[in-house]
Amino acid sequence: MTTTESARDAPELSPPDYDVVVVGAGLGGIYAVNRFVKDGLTVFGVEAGGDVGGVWYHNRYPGARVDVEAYFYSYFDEELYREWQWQERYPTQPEILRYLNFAADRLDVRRHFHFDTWMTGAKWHPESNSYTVTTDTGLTVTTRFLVMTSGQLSKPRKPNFAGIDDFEGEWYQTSQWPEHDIDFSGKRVGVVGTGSSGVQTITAIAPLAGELVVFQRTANYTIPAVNGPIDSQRYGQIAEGVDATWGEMLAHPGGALTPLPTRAAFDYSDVERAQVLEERWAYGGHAMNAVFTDQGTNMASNDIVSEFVRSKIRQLVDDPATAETLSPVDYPIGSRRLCVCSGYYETFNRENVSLVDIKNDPIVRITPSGVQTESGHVDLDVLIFAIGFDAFTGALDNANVANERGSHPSDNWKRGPRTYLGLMTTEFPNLFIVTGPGSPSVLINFFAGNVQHIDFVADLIGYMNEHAYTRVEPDVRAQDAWTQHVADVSSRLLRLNVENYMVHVNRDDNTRVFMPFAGGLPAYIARCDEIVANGYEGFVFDETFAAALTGASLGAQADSVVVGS
Ligand code: N01
Repeated sequence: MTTTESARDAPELSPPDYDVVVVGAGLGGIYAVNRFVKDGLTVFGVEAGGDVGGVWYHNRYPGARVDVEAYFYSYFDEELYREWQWQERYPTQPEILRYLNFAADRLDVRRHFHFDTWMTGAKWHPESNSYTVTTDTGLTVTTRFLVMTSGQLSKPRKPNFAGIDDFEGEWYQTSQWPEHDIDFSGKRVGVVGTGSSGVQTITAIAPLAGELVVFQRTANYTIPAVNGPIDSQRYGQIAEGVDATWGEMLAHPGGALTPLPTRAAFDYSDVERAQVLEERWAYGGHAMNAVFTDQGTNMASNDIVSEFVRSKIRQLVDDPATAETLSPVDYPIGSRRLCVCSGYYETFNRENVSLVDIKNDPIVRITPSGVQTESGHVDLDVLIFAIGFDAFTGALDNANVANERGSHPSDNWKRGPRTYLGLMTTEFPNLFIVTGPGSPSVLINFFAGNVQHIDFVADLIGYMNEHAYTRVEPDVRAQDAWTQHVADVSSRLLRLNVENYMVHVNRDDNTRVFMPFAGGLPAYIARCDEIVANGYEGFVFDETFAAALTGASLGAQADSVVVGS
């Protein structure tokens, strides 16, 4: 059938209201709107928060700060880079939020977003190759493309502890922290959860609270950030040639210029090994993940790094029993995301801080006056939950995207996510998942990941417009091959065997799927480039309705938004 014949048979169609709906005004959404508008596309942005910022809007708990160095946690736009001055090597949440507001203003994207607006669903219409997107404010729009920049760590886990509704004190979640100040002075505060959010909030609240009780289920490897003022000379040098640094970042497995390992653990002498461990500790943060080339795959090598960190914990924590409880012993370092801190372990030397090991003494229920564990009751005025996110699939499920049969992407992912490049999934045409499962995602600097993905998507939309294509979806064989590749790349990793939010576990047979692509950013980009060079190999374009939409100009200004339907 030729395009002309199919057009004759097609129903009369009105053009979608927008070319692109962008969901989420975090660092990805800001860049996406700017890039799509630059490309001449009409864009409708939706954001549940009251302003730009994404996770940095919601995660405003005390102590929140990024664990990627600010030199790289930035947009590599010459003007933006030059005109902004970070204060710290690892900036705090307020500073990052100011930066994202600055970027949103300079890139003039704010006017495209509808804030305080929750996307309640999207439904694909094959006859018009468009989605209808609905919101809780009554706005309904149609769009050719749906781009989810809603993040992979944005749907908070609910604290569903028995008795939580009976608690008579105040309780908060780090991931949905209120905008108003909270007075902790003289109060008995409990924190449940010791991941990145817990570690930061515990360190910040300890000096403010009357008493602080930490409920730890799993001890984490927590590495001092070695924070300090930004090196403005270094920042200025990067600002002089942002393209060069950006190129180097894209050639780095983590998308940020942190030190890389050069040799396997046993290629060093004992003295050299001790020296390189101390060097990485002195550099701080995620550098501890990159001491030896084989620490992620060789248990003996990993043991050396794990034991080194445990020895540091013993040095930093005065009470030997507390140090022991804080020391991770039952999983290799790097198999759960490292926490990065500024004085976490020293916090436990304070008189007003205590630790409850809820692995051995589990929480039974929350009571009106505190927390009941198996062995006793802890009286509390304030409870803080830092219990993490429904990662990877949570935000997507929340958005309620449905294809023409009414199914949702994760309906097909019961045994682990299946995507092409982490960007698209079969049966969901024109839906792009930015930094999704199957992409490097949470393993790399989110600025690098988001910008690379959005540029890929924008170029793909440009290609479709050039060819008058209106529909794209991955070929199932290409998706299967990529999903297999993602699994192969992670098959030797020690972290595959440790349960955490990056691993999908099939409980019936204990098969595991490591959700992000662990092959590093350069390998990912190389595959993307190859796919483009081969004419978007693995993507299926459908031009059946292209002719029907002729006249409904591709990229023209939208003039109809249906309100309240
Ligand atoms: O969440 P987590 P997070 N009862 O899932 C515990 C990014 N991030 O928000 O390990 C008791 O890591 C849970 O215990 P366990 C970063 O990518 C970055 O802290 O499951 N405890 C764990 O201790 C990070 O990796 C930054 O046994 C319960 C904690 O809660 C990701 O976000 C800052 C429990 C959850 O840890 C997530 O970090 C913050 C229960 N029922 C976040 N359920 C920076 O840039 C969960 N826990 C620095």
